[in-house]
Amino acid sequence: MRWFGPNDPVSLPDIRQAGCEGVVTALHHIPVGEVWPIDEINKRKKLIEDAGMTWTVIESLPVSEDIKKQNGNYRKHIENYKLSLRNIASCGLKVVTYNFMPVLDWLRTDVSYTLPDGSKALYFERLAFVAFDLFLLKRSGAEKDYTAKEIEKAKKRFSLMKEDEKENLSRNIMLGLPGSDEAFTPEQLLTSLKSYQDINAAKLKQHLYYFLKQVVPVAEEYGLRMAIHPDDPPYSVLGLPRVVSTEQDAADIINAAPSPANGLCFCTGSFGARADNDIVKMLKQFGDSIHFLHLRNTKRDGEGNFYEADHLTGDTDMVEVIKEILLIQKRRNISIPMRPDHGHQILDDLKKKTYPGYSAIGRLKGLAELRGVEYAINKSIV
Ligand code: DNO
Repeated sequence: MRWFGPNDPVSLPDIRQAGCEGVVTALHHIPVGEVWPIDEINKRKKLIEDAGMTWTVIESLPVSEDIKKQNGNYRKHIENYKLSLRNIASCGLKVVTYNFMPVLDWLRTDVSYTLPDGSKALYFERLAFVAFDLFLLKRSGAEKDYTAKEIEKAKKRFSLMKEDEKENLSRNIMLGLPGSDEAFTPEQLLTSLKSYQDINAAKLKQHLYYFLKQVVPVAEEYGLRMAIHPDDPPYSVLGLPRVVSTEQDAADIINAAPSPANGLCFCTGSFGARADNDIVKMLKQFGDSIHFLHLRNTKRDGEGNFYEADHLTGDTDMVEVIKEILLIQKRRNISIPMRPDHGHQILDDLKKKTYPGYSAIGRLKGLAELRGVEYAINKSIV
């Protein structure tokens, strides 16, 4: 399971009791762009080992905005990234997760969407998102990104929103990096968005490939595996380019710097929010390059909305996914690290405040279900 570090309300003993052997974490207190020092990595590693678990997967070693834009201090940040990789490897860690989403990481309009059974899930509502962009953030030129019909519907949706709903919507969308409690202000967000005005998808791809060509050989030399996380949701948002959204994007990334060190954090939830991503087919295609797995399900509708479903229900056939993963593992003779991604807020966690999506009991439930499927498949066929 993911642990956000000593400030996470979900403790290491909680994670251990959920049945985890490994913990996925990051040094969130180190500013993006700076080097992760060996003693800080070891300190974190010891905390996890003292709790009876291991730390082999980092999520994330973040890529700075300067690197994504190729301006400012990007050369220095790439050199720092390489140094961090060296330090990480020298501490015995193996997999480094990162993403290349400009400005915002994952994005939802509602982080406590009530399901019919009273549990709460993460939700992306297209019209609320459009309403935010047009009428709350008031991004200049935003109307060009939507159809006239969508704008009309968003106007109506917005006119029915109460003040507290508007506040929540803004806060949810402007949440900062995972592991931080800070959100952007509208002014900060608009400034950051503006700084990408000359960067389209083709250019962002070039910047990503340049970054890969720089860091992948270093990762390979130290025996590390780089695992890029897909965009979430997997398409352009707020006028920003996003380039890790489709099967083609993933193939291009792998081809940009061919190496056993250049691979994917295969997130079934992020890729699965697009109907044209065939998850099982993608697993078959990219099996050799998958270094880390996030298992999660989403339920889409025809209007561009999706909510996070239970791990075994939703649009992705999780049984087929796990079958495919077991075949990949058998072929490669390895065990790919996996974590149950997100979980609903249920039972006692409904009264607690955790990082959105990262409550203890909902994730425990997801993990138990995923492991049950794995166990059953292993017993019967593999
Ligand atoms: C969301 C997460 C992502 C992920 C990063 C990886 O819950 O899966 O925030 O950690 O994108 O860099």
